[in-house]
Formats: sequence, structure tokens, C-alpha cells
Amino acid sequence: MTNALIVIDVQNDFCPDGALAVTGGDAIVAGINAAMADFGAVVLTQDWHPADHSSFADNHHGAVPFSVVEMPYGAQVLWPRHCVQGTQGAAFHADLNSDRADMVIRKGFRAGIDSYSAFFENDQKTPTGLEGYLRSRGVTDLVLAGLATDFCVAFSALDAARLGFGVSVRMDLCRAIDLEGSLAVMVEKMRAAGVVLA
Ligand code: VGL
Ligand code: ZN
Repeated sequence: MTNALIVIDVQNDFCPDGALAVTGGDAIVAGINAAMADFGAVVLTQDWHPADHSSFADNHHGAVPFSVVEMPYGAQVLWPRHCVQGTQGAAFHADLNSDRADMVIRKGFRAGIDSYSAFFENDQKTPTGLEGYLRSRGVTDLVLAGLATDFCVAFSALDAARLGFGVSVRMDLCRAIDLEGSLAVMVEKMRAAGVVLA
């Protein structure tokens, strides 16, 4: 039995001065590095979009960032262009101890579909492969930290709980986008799903 720390999207574009900056996004890095010592497995996720990704507002004629469109798989927020594959914005924050990671899982690499969760793309069925990796390593319990609390962290936590993992979120080691009350909504969903908010 092993526990795993899942570090969600601690990438330059989600930190101050990044393309989709999350307030205080860089303030969690030292705490995440320190927490790594307490886990048998450390996994980092990396938002990893092609330039023509359908979640980018500038790939939709006349669309403004943070508006919502209907995709074949459901509602999708249109974001400023961020975490483009191979760019500095997609790289991990320079101070994140990425050397400690056993596994880096990339997500959102298909142009036609976004992936907030580390487990399933936004159609809620296309797997990223992370579940199989964790199960084959005997991981039963997960602690999540990273960016952003109300999008990629929350979607990952909800999927993990649905898959039967024990899940807790280190709220002190997360920061939120909070788009029109999204933080409160997602906190309530996580609580209802049995996710421990630590
Ligand atoms: C994220 C919006 C778009 C996140 C990723 O990491 O929470 N949010 N892509
Ligand atoms: Zn993204």
C-alpha cells in the first residue's frame, strides 16, 4: 500500500506573469516540495496543449477569454492561450522539485478536447492512463495539491474519489482561479464526494 502526492499543473503559465496567472500560484511551490518527502510516490501533471487547441479563445472567431461555449462533450470555458507544448509557459515552475517525480502525466494534448482532470478528459470518459499507473503501483490514497483549486485540482479530486481512491486536497497548497464563484461550487462538490479538504 502506497500513498501518492499528485501535484497538479505547477507551471509557469499558471503563476504570476503567466498567460493564465493564478493569484499566488508560486506561493505554494516550497510547501509542495517539502510535502514530497511524506509520500511513496510523487506524480506531476502538466497541462500540455497544441497551438490549435479548442480551449483557446483565440482559436474561436470573435470569442473573448473566459466565455463559455458548447462543445460536443459539454460546456467549455474558453481560456487565454496557455501551456502550449514545448514553451516556457508550459514548463514547471523553476523551483518545483520535479526531479523527485516518479511520473509526469501530460493532459490536454488533443486539439478537440480539454482535460482538466488528471484521470479523464473533459468528456469524462477518455482516460489519461494515470489510474492504471497508480493501481499497478499499489497506490490507494492520494493527496492533491497545485493549480487551480477550482478547475484541474477539483476535477482530478472528483474523478479520483469516483474511482475509489482515498482523496484529500491540501487546500493550503492550492490556489484558485475563482471564475464567477467557481471555487465555492467546486469546494461543495468535493465535500459531497467525500474528498477531505485539509
Ligand atoms: C487549468 C484552465 C485551463 C488548470 C488548465 O490547471 O486548472 N485551468 N487549463
Ligand atoms: Zn489548459
